[in-house]
Amino acid sequence: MARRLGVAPSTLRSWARRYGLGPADHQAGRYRRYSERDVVALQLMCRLVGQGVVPAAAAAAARAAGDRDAATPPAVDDDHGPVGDRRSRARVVRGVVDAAHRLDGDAVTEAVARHLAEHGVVATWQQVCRPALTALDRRVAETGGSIDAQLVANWAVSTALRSIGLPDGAGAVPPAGSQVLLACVEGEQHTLALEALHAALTEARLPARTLGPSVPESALVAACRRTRPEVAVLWAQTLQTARPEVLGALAAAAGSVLALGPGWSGLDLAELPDTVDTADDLPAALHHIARRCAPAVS
Ligand code: B12
Repeated sequence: MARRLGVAPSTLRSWARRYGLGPADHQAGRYRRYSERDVVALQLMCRLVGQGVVPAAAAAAARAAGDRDAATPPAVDDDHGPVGDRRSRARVVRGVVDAAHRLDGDAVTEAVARHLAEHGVVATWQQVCRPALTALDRRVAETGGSIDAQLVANWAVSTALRSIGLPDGAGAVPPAGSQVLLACVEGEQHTLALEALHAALTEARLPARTLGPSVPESALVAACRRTRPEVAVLWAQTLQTARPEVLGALAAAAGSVLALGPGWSGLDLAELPDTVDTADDLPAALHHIARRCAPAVS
């Protein structure tokens, strides 16, 4: 199994000891027999750890994946090794930025989708999408030029992120029991980071319901009351759209609330219910949600 996954046998033993990943009925001194469920969980664990997700959170998501569907392998491959050197990443980012400047959205989508398939959502968002979006934005700020290339890139990145699906047979998206609800605050059109989170959750087999941009408070609270999510995520990109009152209203209707995005910087959590929290980036948000939605890591 270690050879198949490309990890050291001692790593497998440590994951089994710390996180309960691996054969449940293993007796000391005997061979470990891995079930299909164990393989699903371990493949996802390798993928997430390779993407920089902290092991405890990766294990929580991996065990949830193994529990949820032992019969269907997840949409991961065995390529969980290093995500390429800096130079090759810079080449991908440059390719994306150049294609956007040519207004060639298909080329942007293709480059991002290829990286997603090879390295997964977290690595692609952190290493390709964020730098490319930032570079395009900087160019506009420096030259005072048009935002046409930026708009092409936004659409194309979004198209690629939305192509991430659950593996065949894993059920419709979102499944009836979806525990996560994602939305942008009212007035907020910046959805891309939330789309990245949606894709990362899907990849980690924790699919979410997403309400999208500019969700009025009444719709948000109504959706939470109907679906009672374990985690309601609210994205605010700017201080102008972030209104802390909405977090309180949401906390009363959801198991917990995760306020994400630079708009919430300076948020005083002490003023809000205990179930409201924040996270700074995609791996941290994924970690937080996996911990809330998967069985506790022992
Ligand atoms: C794409 C974009 C748009 C697109 C959004 C498309 C879409 N579907 O999302 C469009 C064209 C619609 C748009 C519109 C506007 N935009 Co705009 N936009 C951006 C841009 C380029 C990227 C936004 C983004 O996705 N950021 C995420 C990544 C790429 O940014 P980052 O710095 O790497 O990440 C930071 C955090 O977000 C966080 N993070 C990153 N990823 C993740 C993921 C998770 C899960 C978490 C928790 C955190 C996290 O970590 C970083 C540290 O803060 C930013 C510039 C920028 N670099 O952010 C401007 C930016 C956010 N926009 C800005 C502005 C002013 C506007 C407009 C007002 C412009 C206008 N005059 O109309 C409108 C407002 C629309 C609205 N009502 O919401 C300003 C905001 C300034 C401010 N702080 O108030 C920015 C910063 C541009 C600038 N340089 O001034 N925009």
